[in-house]
Amino acid sequence: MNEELKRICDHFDVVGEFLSYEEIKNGNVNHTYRVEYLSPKGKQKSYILQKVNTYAFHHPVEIMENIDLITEHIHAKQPKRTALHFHHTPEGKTYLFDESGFWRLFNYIESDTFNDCENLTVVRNAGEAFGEFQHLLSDIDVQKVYDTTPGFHDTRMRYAKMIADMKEDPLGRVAEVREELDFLLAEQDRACQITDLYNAGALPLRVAHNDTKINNVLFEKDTHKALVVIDLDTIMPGLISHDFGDAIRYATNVVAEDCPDCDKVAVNMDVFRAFADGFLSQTADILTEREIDTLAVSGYVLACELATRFLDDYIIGDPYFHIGYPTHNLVRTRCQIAFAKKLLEKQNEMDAIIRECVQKYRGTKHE
Ligand code: GN1
Ligand code: MG
Repeated sequence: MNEELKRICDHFDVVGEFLSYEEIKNGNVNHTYRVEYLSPKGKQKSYILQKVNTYAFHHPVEIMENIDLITEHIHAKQPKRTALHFHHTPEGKTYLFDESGFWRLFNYIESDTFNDCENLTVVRNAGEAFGEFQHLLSDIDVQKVYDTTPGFHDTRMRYAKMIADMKEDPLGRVAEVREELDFLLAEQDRACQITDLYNAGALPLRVAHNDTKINNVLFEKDTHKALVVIDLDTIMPGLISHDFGDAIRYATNVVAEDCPDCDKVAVNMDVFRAFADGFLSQTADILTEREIDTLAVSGYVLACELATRFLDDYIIGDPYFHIGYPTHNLVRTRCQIAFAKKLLEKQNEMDAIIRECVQKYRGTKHE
C-alpha cells in the first residue's frame, strides 16, 4: 500500500520525499489518507490523499469542476479564509484518473473535528458554517453547477430503488427486514413531502452541500471557531432543507447513527436549538416562507431517506456504504427508523424554535 500511495502522490506537484501514510476512517464512501512528506528544507508536511469511490460517484471529473467553481467563488468573497487547495498533475488536472482509480491530493488543515455534539458552541458554529456556506453560494447560477449524482436527495427515487430491490430480493434478506420495510413503506408519503413540494415547484433549487454531518466542518483548535466546510463531493443543485435536515438528523441524535441499541436513541433539543440558531443567523434573509415551513420536518425526512438507503444497501449485499460487520447497514437502518419516530414527536417544538430564530435574525446579515 505504501508503494502504491507513494506512486499516486508522485503524480501531483508536491515537493519533498514521501515518508508515510495513515488511513483516516471517517467517511462511509471514499478512502482518505493523511500522507507525510519531508520537504527539501527538512520540514515534515502533511497532505490529504483521497480515493474517490466511483461506485458512488459516477462523474468524478464534474465533481472536481463543481468543487473548483464553488471554492473559487467563496475565495473571491473571503480571500483570507482557510480553504482546500487541490494540487495539480503535470497535465494541469486536480485529479489522477487511471486504472487504480480516481485520486486527488489537497492540503492538510490543522484542526479539530467532532463526531459527537456534546459542545453546544461547536454545534452552533457548525450551524453557522453550513448556513454561511448556503449564503455564500446563494448568488451562483445553479445552472452552472453539475448535477453529478442525480436524485441524491430525491426521496421518491430512493424509495423506488429500495422497492425494486425488495421485489428482486437477490440475497433472500427481505424476510429478515420485513418490519423495517413495513414501517418505511407506511411512512412513504410523509417522508417524501419535501421532494413532492419541490416537484410541485414550491421550493427553489439552490447550490447545496448535501452531506452536512457535523464532522464535515473543520474547527480551529482551542477556539473551536469553524475554519472551513469540507467533503464537497455532493455539492450540487439541491434544497436548503436537505442541508438543514441532514445536519439535524446527524447532530441531534444522542447516539451515533449506527447505535445498535435503539432504546438509547433520543433527540437532544439543546443541540437542535444551537444548530438552528447558527444556521438561521446566516440564512434567515434568503429563506422563502415555504422553505421555512419545511425545516422542522426535514430531519425526519432525511432520517427516513437514509434508512431507505441503508436498507436497500443491505438488501443488495452492501455495495455502497463501507460496513464494519455483516449487519452494519441493518443496524444503521434500525437506528435511523427509531430516530425518525423520535423526531416526529418533536416537530412542533422544532418549528417554534425555527420561527423564533428566523425572527431574531431577519434583517441582521449584511455583506
Ligand atoms: C455518506 O461518506 P460520508 O460519511 O461523508 C453518504 C451520506 C450519508 C452518510 C451517512 C456520497 O457520507 O449521504 O448521509 O454516509 N455520502 C454519500 O453516514 O453517499
Ligand atoms: Mg460525504
